[in-house]
Amino acid sequence: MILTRRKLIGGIAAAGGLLSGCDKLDQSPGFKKILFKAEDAHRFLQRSLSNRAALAHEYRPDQMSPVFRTNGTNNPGTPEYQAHADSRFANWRLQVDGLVRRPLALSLAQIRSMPTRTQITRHDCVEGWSSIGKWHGVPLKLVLDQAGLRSDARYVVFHCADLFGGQPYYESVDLIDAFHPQTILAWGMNNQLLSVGHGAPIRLRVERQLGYKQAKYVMRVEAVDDLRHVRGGKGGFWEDAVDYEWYAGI
Ligand SMILES: Nc1nc2c(c(=O)[nH]1)N[C@H]1C(S)=C(S)[C@@H](COP(=O)(O)O)O[C@H]1N2
Ligand SMILES: [Mo]
Repeated sequence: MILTRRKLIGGIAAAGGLLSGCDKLDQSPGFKKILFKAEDAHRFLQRSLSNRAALAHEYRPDQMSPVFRTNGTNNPGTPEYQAHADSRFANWRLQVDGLVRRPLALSLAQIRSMPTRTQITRHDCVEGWSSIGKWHGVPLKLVLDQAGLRSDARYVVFHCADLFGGQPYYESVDLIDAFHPQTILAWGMNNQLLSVGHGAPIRLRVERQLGYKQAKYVMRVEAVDDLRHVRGGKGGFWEDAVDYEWYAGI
């Protein structure tokens, strides 16, 4: 269910007997306060009413964008990363650790041999561009099941290979998104192996959220009980840097 802000403000104002014409409402000194509260209420309702398990829309192949630009880091550029890229990630391992019973170090071949999900979805960057692309990857759930999440795990953190403005990029999701069927560790895009620009060897796709959640160059998946102990404490690079929302639902 999608609530538009206007409907909700209308609803709240009407419920309070305040809606006796927009002009009057605009002039009322309390208007700004009501609007602010409505904004908060809107967010709260949107979050609690939207079904977090619902699938993001999937598109047809003919709807795919002819060009899917890159954004943020387009090459981590460190000597370690370059060595991995040069050897086509043959010696690279994905670390899966933290609050798990069996820490894993998975090769790209192992990840690619796991069941693959392919989905054509729309990527929405907060900067105002969108592209439709096809992603191929292993459902994160299968990786977490293999590692055996401990019962105190609450979030999954994705540590990336790149520094952005000198700080490591990272992101995190809660377990609802971690186990969502469209949440995948993607190793392919548009019928090819993931390019360096789009996050090789793997990147996260968490399709119900905005672009900055889609961590590229994922090196380590860490299960934690509390995001406050991770880096700046707000659960992601942009969340720490400029107060982007941690839950970036669309
Ligand atoms: N590691 C890492 N992941 C990242 C970023 C980044 O700079 N570094 N940028 C984010 C942003 S803001 C967007 S819009 C998408 C861009 O993905 P693309 O380069 O495949 O288009 O990656 C996200 N994931
Ligand atoms: Mo973005």
